[in-house]
Amino acid sequence: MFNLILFGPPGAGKGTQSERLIDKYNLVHLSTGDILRSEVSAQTELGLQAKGLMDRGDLVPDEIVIGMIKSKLQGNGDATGFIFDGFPRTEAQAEALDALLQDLETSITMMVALEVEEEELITRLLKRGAISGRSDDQDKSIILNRIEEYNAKTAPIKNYYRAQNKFQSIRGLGSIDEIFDRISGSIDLVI
Ligand code: B4P
Repeated sequence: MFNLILFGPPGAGKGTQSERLIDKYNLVHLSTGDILRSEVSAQTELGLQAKGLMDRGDLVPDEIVIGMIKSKLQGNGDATGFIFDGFPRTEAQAEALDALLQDLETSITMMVALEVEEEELITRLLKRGAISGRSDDQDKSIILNRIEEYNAKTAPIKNYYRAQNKFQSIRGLGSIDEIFDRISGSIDLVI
């Protein structure tokens, strides 16, 4: 199995690039952000718990997102690989993911981290907010809080994958096609 973590700060292009990668490499796409937003719009109990946190730009508790990923992994037993988009976001999530994949007798193949400067992230997210109406993309102070959460809790897990020789950094500035080619080039060296 080929299991990829697509990593990066909010607005780095994870969701955008995932859409292309799932087609090229025949992967099942697991985006915790997308799953949470569908729970919010369906007004489930989980969605109601998550909504306030997401609207402030805070992370949702580990046990909620780990439980979501667990049920998606169990529901896709015939997959030839997964792309994890926006997960893991804490060291506890990274450790839980390793344990879940071990139960399925597989493991993470590589982490690809998209590197984008803060000014560009803010510009992209405000633009998406204006077009999509997504509530956490519309206010600069919420976006800055998401970036702070990323720097404090999420960015450090690069070291978790570096220590396993699974970390690959990719420049996330340029056209969507150029970045896709960079990511594909680094995947093709590994698989
Ligand atoms: P996510 O849904 O993961 O949102 P995101 O980090 O903003 O990234 P996304 O993938 O959507 O955007 P992309 O970079 O593709 O998380 C939202 C919230 O959910 C979090 O704040 C948190 O509250 C919660 N959450 C999710 N997962 C969690 C977890 N594991 N643990 C705890 N909480 C969790 O694209 C952004 C924009 O840039 C797009 O408009 C795109 O068109 C544009 N863009 C992309 N590439 C570009 C390029 N090359 N040039 C110009 N624009 C580009």
